[in-house]
Amino acid sequence: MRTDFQNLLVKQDGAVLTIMMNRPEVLNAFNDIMLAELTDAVEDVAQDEAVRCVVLTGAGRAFGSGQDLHTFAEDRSSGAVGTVSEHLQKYHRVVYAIREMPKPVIAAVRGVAAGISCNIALACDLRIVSDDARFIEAFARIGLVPDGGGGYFLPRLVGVGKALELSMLADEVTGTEAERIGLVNRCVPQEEFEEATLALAQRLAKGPTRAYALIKKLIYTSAESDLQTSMRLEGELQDMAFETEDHHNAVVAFLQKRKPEYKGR
Ligand code: T3D
Repeated sequence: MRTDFQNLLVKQDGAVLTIMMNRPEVLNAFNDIMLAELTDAVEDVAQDEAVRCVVLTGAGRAFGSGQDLHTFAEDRSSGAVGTVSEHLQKYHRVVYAIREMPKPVIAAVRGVAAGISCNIALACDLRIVSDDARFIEAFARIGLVPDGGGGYFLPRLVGVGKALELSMLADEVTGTEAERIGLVNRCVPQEEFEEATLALAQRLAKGPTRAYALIKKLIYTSAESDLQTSMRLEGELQDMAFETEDHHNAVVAFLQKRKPEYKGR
């Protein structure tokens, strides 16, 4: 796994890989380098069987402040960029890589998560946040629509009415409020944030990784399907889960009245 990035810090702790966006002087706003590096890191780790859980987080006091508006403005005035939709395709590649990752991806959010950084957090499978977290669908503040999958993730997580409110008013949502409305899974006190994040990541990293990959496929596909399609898929995926070493060993462990140890195979 490559670790020599300019705008990312990548650290492996056992089977947990933490990818930290690292431009704290601009609250981890995305420039082209950080976006390309994040894409590389996320795509690479998908293939790495030694990593069984990925944590995406930000350096310093924020998760991320969205697109770097300084470089974006410079690129636009110099004519260095094409259309915005062409530029967005680079972000879409990261979103797809997170969703298709055959292992859990956790967004660990402290401080602000604004604009496309907020929506990249929403693309992750689980979100754990500190009670100083601030989610801002900041797009309307600068006359834009939510991008990076925001228009897709928001109504699915919080419902259409709340998605419209968050997108139109672009007000801050605190960590505790985000937990209450279902935007995030867990909000913990700041002083417990790192420990709680690691505990969650390690728990997932010790779990049945193959089954987690199949669960991602089932839940994400079922959110778009009818009952019949979902149950047909459930059968196909269960056939695959049934063949895993983890399933076999966990049943033996149950019968022997001991805790299973999942190998991720
Ligand atoms: O094709 C495309 O890429 C288009 C897609 C766009 C996607 C988007 O993400 S659009 C949304 C872009 N983001 C924003 O509009 C948020 C802009 N930032 C803010 O509104 C505020 O900074 C925050 C609410 C996020 C945080 O406020 P606060 O008071 O905690 O911090 P601050 O003092 O405003 O920011 C600290 C520094 O970070 C500051 O620099 P300085 O003055 O200390 O030198 C600030 O300029 C810088 N910074 C914050 N956000 C950005 C940024 N620099 C560049 N780009 C940013 N997005």
